[in-house]
Amino acid sequence: MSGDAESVQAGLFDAEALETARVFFAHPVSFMMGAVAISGLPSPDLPEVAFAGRSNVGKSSLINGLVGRHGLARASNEPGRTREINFFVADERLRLVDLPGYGFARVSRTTADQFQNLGRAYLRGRPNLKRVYLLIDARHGLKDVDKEALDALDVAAVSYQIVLTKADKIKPAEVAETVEATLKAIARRPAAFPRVVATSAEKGLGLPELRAEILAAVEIIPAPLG
Ligand SMILES: Nc1nc2c(ncn2[C@@H]2O[C@H](COP(=O)(O)OP(=O)(O)O)[C@@H](O)[C@H]2O)c(=O)[nH]1
Ligand SMILES: [Mg+2]
Repeated sequence: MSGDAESVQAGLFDAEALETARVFFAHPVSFMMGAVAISGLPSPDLPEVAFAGRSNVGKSSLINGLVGRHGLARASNEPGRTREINFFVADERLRLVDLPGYGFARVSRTTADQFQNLGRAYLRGRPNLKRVYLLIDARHGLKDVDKEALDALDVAAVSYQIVLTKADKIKPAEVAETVEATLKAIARRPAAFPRVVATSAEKGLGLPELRAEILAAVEIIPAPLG
């Protein structure tokens, strides 16, 4: 297979699609609200894409990177600090949803369960949810706790796509290996989208492609042919 992470993703979206996506995410994106209970969700009147993953995997940083605003979604070093479902509105046409992280080490099991239940309840019952981006640390690949999340998404039949984060922390060839291993691991999973995007919120790697993936998922731009 190909030798580096760039070439894994190269050529999928044409220049026009990438430019449309760039312009879309350059429009104002604002924090809408945080929900602490399923009864407090905003009405499902806009398409949503959600970002899920282990605590500290880089969800908030990725959302900030996508919209080019450092402080929008709170990014922190403290695992488990984001305990709400946070909603952001892009261009008044799309909501980005920052889900509570799973796999906490530093909160009690019951508290962790509550956050997970909130995330799960959202994932199971959201009619306007178009796709979940499941974030995986490029250095580690899929872990058991991630596989539990994939199982839950497969059972709920929610379309999800895997996004590798922190790709700047390892060599491109190693990123490509994780991409390949991840594609293999999801090949038979019914709700898994058969592409993996490697990103670095820090360096901007993969963000143009991910912006285009998101717009294609919500049908603002056409799906690529690849
Ligand atoms: N080197 C590097 N660090 C990152 C990247 N994305 C996130 N981080 C760091 O990882 C930590 C957790 O990120 P955060 O976005 O808060 O993760 P969250 O808990 O999933 O929202 C922070 O210290 C970030 O600065 C990345 O692309 N590259
Ligand atoms: Mg966060």
